[in-house]
Amino acid sequence: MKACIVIGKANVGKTLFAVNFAGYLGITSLEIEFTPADGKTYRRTLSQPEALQSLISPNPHHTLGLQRIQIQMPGFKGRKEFALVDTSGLTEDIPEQPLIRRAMAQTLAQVREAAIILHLVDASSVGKLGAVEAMGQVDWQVAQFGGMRDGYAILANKMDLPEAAAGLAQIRQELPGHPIFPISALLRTGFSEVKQFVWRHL
Ligand SMILES: Nc1nc2c(ncn2[C@@H]2O[C@H](COP(=O)(O)OP(=O)(O)O)[C@@H](O)[C@H]2O)c(=O)[nH]1
Ligand SMILES: [Mg+2]
Repeated sequence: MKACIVIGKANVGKTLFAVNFAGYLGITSLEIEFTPADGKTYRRTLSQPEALQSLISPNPHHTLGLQRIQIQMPGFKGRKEFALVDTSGLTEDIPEQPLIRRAMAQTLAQVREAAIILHLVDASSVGKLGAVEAMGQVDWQVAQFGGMRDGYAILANKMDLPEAAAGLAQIRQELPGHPIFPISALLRTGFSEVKQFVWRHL
């Protein structure tokens, strides 16, 4: 099955996006296949509220492993099936904790296999801190890699926050030549454009 991978730094909203985007696509009961960086895959089925409660956290590195959510996406012409893969955050440096290191390696291995890469950036922190402070090397590298292939898009997240509009302008300036979609994972705005992009690349 084709995969759509969600990547980006810690705390940019990857998990909230994955859960709410699944909800937007009509998935009320999420079948999640969880592969911890240090263990065996297991499955669980969570409702939307359960998923939001147990998977999202204001603390970085809450997601230590891959979470694959099975999606059946309705469109004008039938349905398409894919796995929406939520990943652990990319870090600037080589992480000190072995488990976080393994989770990073696991994320990068998935990137190669995915048909679609959705690269999340926190537009509000770019607006607050500036692109260099808020994004760091890893975002430029991912964009460079992504730009060489099809099915890569940047999602400028947290557009509901006041600083995000200025952040979006900076992201557009810093990462030109890529599709960039402003979204709010929290309020589910901008999702229709993301859906169209995903549909086209499946
Ligand atoms: N205001 C706002 N907060 C968000 C948005 N997306 C994520 N967050 C918050 O950012 C924090 C990190 O979210 P999470 O999805 O766990 O980030 P991850 O580490 O990238 O998976 C949580 O406190 C979320 O509630 C958004 O669009 N708007
Ligand atoms: Mg997460």
